Amino acid sequence: MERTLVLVKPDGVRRNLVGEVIARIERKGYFVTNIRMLQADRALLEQHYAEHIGKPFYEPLVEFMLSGPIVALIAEGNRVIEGFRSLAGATDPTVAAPGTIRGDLARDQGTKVVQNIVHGSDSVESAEREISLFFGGK
Ligand code: D4T
Repeated sequence: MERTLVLVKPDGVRRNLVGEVIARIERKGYFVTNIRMLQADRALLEQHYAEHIGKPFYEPLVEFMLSGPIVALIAEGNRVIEGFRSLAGATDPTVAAPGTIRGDLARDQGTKVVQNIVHGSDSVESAEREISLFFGGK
């Protein structure tokens, strides 16, 4: 069964949207098979966002992700990686389609980094790498 790593970012947790995100994953028919709340640290985020190191939004992104607790979960189902990215919507919440998590629940806050409620893995390789980071390879 395919797996993906979903993060509810600090903005989603602060706004009490954890249940909303989980409900959308479950209503779509995917299974939540593991979940934890944590306060990320810089070392974890450096590994998670390695591909973005050096980009102008990298430091604001890390600061934002350190700004409060996050929820990490594993969702499972056929084509769940693609399916969750479809549920999440475009990275930029201003243009994310209505009906998606970002399109319905987020907007531009004028911050240096976009606050878009969720993260979802973008490939099987990233999913397995990210699941290992957040769940120790389980
Ligand atoms: P994540 O990784 O959070 O699921 O988001 P995406 O897959 O949709 O987007 P990403 O990895 O390209 O970017 C990670 C994170 O950085 C923010 N960001 C991104 C930003 O503030 N400005 C930008 O130009 C980009 C590309 C949003 C998500």
